[in-house]
Amino acid sequence: MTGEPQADCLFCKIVAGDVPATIVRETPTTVAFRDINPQAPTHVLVIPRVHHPDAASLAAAEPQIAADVLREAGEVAVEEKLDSHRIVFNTGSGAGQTVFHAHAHVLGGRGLQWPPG
Ligand code: DGP
Repeated sequence: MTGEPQADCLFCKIVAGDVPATIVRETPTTVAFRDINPQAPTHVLVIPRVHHPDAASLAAAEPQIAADVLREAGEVAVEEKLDSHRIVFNTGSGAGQTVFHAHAHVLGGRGLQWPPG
């Protein structure tokens, strides 16, 4: 059922503490941790504790928690002292999504090109 932890979901396992991660912030509804394969000097993922497969489905089902994810992404940028940053929600495998638990990438600490590849 959507929202419930999924046994085969990597990010649900990070939320549960069953897979280790370098956690930088936690709230009652979100966890923020460093990406294992950073694409910039700062690359942090912000995830909801509840399981939804992507950002749009999270926002449709639990808009307050989607807002929490976005607010936390901004807090990460402040904490990491990023002058500029990019918040990315890859959605669908064609856009590079590989983990189907909603997450925001917070990227910064270097120049970021536009448009992204
Ligand atoms: P995406 O490709 O948008 O679904 O992003 C998934 C990100 O998750 C990707 O940048 C790499 C990261 N990632 C995958 N496995 C792990 C892991 O075990 N730990 C951490 N910290 N990050 C992971």
